[in-house]
Amino acid sequence: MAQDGPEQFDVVVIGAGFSGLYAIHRLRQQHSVVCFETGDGVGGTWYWNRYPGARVDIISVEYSYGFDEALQQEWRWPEYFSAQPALEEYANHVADRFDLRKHIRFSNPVTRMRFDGKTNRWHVHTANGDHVEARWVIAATGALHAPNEPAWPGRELFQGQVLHTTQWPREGMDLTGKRVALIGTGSTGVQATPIIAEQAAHLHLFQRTPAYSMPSGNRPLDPEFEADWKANYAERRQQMLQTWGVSLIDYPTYSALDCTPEQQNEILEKAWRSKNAFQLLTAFSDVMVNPAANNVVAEFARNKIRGIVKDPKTAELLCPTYPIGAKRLGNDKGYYEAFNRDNVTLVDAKSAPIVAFTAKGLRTTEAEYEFDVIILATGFDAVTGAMSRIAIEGVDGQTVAERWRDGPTTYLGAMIAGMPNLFMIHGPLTPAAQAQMITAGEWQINWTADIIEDLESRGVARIDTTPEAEQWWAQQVDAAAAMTVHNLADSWYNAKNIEGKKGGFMIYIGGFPEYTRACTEAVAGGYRGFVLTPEPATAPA
Ligand code: NA7
Repeated sequence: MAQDGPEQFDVVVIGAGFSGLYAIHRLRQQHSVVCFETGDGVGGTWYWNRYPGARVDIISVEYSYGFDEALQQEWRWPEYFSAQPALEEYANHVADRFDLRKHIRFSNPVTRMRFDGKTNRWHVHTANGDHVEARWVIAATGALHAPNEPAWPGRELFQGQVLHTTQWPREGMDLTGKRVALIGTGSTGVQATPIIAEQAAHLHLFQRTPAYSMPSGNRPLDPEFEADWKANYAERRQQMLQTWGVSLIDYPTYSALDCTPEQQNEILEKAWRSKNAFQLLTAFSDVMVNPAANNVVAEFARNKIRGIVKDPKTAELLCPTYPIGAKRLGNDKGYYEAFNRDNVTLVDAKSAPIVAFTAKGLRTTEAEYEFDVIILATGFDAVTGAMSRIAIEGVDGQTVAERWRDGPTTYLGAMIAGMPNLFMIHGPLTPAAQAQMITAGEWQINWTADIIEDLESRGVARIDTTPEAEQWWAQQVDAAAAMTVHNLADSWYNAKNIEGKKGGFMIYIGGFPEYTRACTEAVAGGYRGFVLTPEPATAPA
């Protein structure tokens, strides 16, 4: 292969998750496309995250593709909030139904890329030694892909098994009779806790920051609900795009502070039982923007914890003090209830942090613990990690990791100055994870594909953006974040989940309609914020 030079394609797609799959489908209609995928199967997030309890927290009739009417009419979701196996099965169905696999090279991650400014093409290299050249690259690398594994010393000494939740074996793991440590209380830890507690001889949950979580409203999908959605799918998909989070959640117009305590309580009780994962955050109009209103909801949630957990000391340790929703709200099936079991112990890893692995388990600043299995539910080098871990070299020889040393810079979350013809889906400073990601991803891919097709039809060989455009977008991102309570807690949203990681707010939370308006206006305004370079043959002499 090397002797004949690199293989030629129009488009390289990185990642065969939900966005990558649709990107292949959309682009291959007019282009030659190759996709490189790290895993040996499709599904991305829903391929990697097969830990016990892994389940989506958005109703599946929304969290699914809308690009093909027959697909959305024929596919049947078993439950309101699908579990990982159903989501992976769906991704596989889509890959087969639309014959996408022939474009995908599995177990073959992209390791480095270099833009050739003379030919205006990317050279893409992979772990298996592939070298391809393409005009366009679409990075659908996932906002929550690169695992965060704390660098405690001594991991090689531990005689049991250590694994991150993204490394869960496909065949499952029998934890029966095992002494298990689970570290982390984000969405993952909250989902996994009750299930592991049922299996393990004893579960120690190491908590650095407590989690707010709502009971999951999961249940088998009601046939009438399904039929109603299927009768109105096209219209609902359009309506979803007009909402802040690309989801048809009720958004009330009244403030928590305009209600009496009795009214507040009635509304919040209803929200708690609503079976909608985020209803507590949308119980009033101002939960996410007014700390006083937020505290009404936060105190309600804390009282729920105190009501469920029998041991008052454990209950208090489980009660968060930061605003509810500032970190991602959990969605669980018996999380707090698990602490009433005799075989579950909550460990305060804030006052006594974990400092090392030992031959038999873990050491904190206060004690030693013995385990058979240590599970790291420690989250991700989120939003930037997947891109930064590929050596991507732009026009001036600088890599993405170097450019983002002090935090990600992007224009509309889609492009990075000096990295021409490279488009990101759910990239840094997009609404990633604050918008329902399958539908939002489809929108971004269509916007990207339209740009590519438009530029090709006009003989444009290269599209780039500028540091000024990036700065303008950074201001929009920061302004949106400043209006909310999100910065009142440390999380992956603000790059404070990993010690030493720099960056401001990592995603745009001004709402999906504002985001898409900025994107469409930029293009309609003559590619405002972009720099277009024509094909050499048509360039002025
Ligand atoms: P998260 O939400 O980032 O949670 C990671 C958890 O791991 C969180 O509780 C962290 O505590 C904890 N953590 C991380 N490092 C350590 C160390 N060194 N010691 C103790 N505890 C640690 O990741 P998830 O996988 O749960 O969820 C990610 C997203 O997936 C979620 O937001 C949804 O969008 C779906 P911390 O809170 O930082 O103190």
